[in-house]
Amino acid sequence: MFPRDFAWGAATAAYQIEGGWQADGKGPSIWDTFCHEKGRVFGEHNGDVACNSYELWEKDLECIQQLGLTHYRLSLSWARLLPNGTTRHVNQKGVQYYNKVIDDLLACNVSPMVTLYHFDLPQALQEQGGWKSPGIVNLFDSYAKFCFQTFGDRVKLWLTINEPLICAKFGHENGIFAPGIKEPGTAAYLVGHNMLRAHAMAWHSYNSFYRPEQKGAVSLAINSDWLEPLHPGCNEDVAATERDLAFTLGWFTWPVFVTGDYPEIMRSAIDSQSKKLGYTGSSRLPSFSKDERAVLGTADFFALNYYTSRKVKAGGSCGEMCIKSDLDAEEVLDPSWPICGVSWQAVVPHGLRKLLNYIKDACNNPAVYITENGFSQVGLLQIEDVERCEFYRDTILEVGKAIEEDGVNVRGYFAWSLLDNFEWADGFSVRFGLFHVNFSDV
Ligand code: GBH
Repeated sequence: MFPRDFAWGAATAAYQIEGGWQADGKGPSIWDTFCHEKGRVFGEHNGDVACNSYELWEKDLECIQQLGLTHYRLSLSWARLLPNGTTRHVNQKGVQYYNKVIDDLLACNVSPMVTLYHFDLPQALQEQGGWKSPGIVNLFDSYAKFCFQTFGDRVKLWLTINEPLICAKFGHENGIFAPGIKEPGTAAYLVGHNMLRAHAMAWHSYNSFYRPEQKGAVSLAINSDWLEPLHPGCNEDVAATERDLAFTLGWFTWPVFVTGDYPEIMRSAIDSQSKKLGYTGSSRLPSFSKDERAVLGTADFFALNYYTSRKVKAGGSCGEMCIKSDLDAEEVLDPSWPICGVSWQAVVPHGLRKLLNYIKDACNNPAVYITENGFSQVGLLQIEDVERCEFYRDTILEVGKAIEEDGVNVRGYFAWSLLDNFEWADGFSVRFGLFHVNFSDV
């Protein structure tokens, strides 16, 4: 079913595995700060040590080789490379670390896919306003150019930002993730906007200055659940599902792959809710200038993170200013779907095939990499991984059908994650690893 040159990979992210949070001149990131505050993360866990991949990278490499992967997706810690976030001060030890990782991978015939930003903004930049501030766009571009310049002779697959939707919503709407900002109904739209502008600027930098020589490809990783109406015969539920898809997949997909702007139903839902609340200012969803719109259509492939599916019904507005009210839709679980470890993860392999088809149709059949997909398990025990194996088998079969029967142009599949690691607000209580990690002995 799978093309010969299909990429078989596993993924990780810097803060979730590296540890070494202060090692060799690394600056603090917003996740260091967030975890060191009381009450933010399950069990007051933090990524100070995590899998200690900063010291034990060779062990990770052994795992990668044992699986026979063709690709490995990792992220760079911005604050390990540029402790204050800017290129005025480069931490050479950080450069050395990633040079070794990349060189070791290539020596084993494994191609790196590198994410520039996976949730861990340098704290120094948060103090200047972080992703809410428009100044972040140029700062991100400088960091991106530094990375292309330093590693792009060997790295041919780049992702600028991982899951802007989660950075926006979990970082700035409900505050469950760093930087823990809770400004419902406003900040997330601003953050998403600046992330889209930052992605576009970095893509253009690559395109103009690095692509001619380095010949790689650049995208951003977009996460979405697959969504279906709870009652397919009910017009309200069908409309609510369409709205919800616009607020999840569409928010970042339409600007980059479809129209160069936000989905129209997203803007009209936000503006009509503003009206209801008597809010008379300008739209809470920022606008792209004409020049920005012209440069937004910028990605060389579609990178999709998929974990689960939901049914959607109309309603759910709480009458306050927040994304949930703008959306006015409620997501529910289908009782026939089994739940794996975490309560949010229903096991729905066929949802991935549907989502892939939706993306094929909406985005004019782009090349797609599934950059994350994985199975959660709760608890500390080492287990016989029967259910996880079944999950991967069933999901990969759906990908195969999407390729063979539906003609979706899927080029690769990355399991989340190579190793059990720091699962953000859930700390080490949730495990996604293909390999078990004993966190009291790393
Ligand atoms: C990905 O996010 C991340 O890229 C990766 O770093 C992470 O380890 C992986 O998923 C597994 O979670 O608090 O119950 O409301 C996927 C999107 C966003 C899904 C946060 C779970 C929390 C649900 N995730 N969400 S809840």
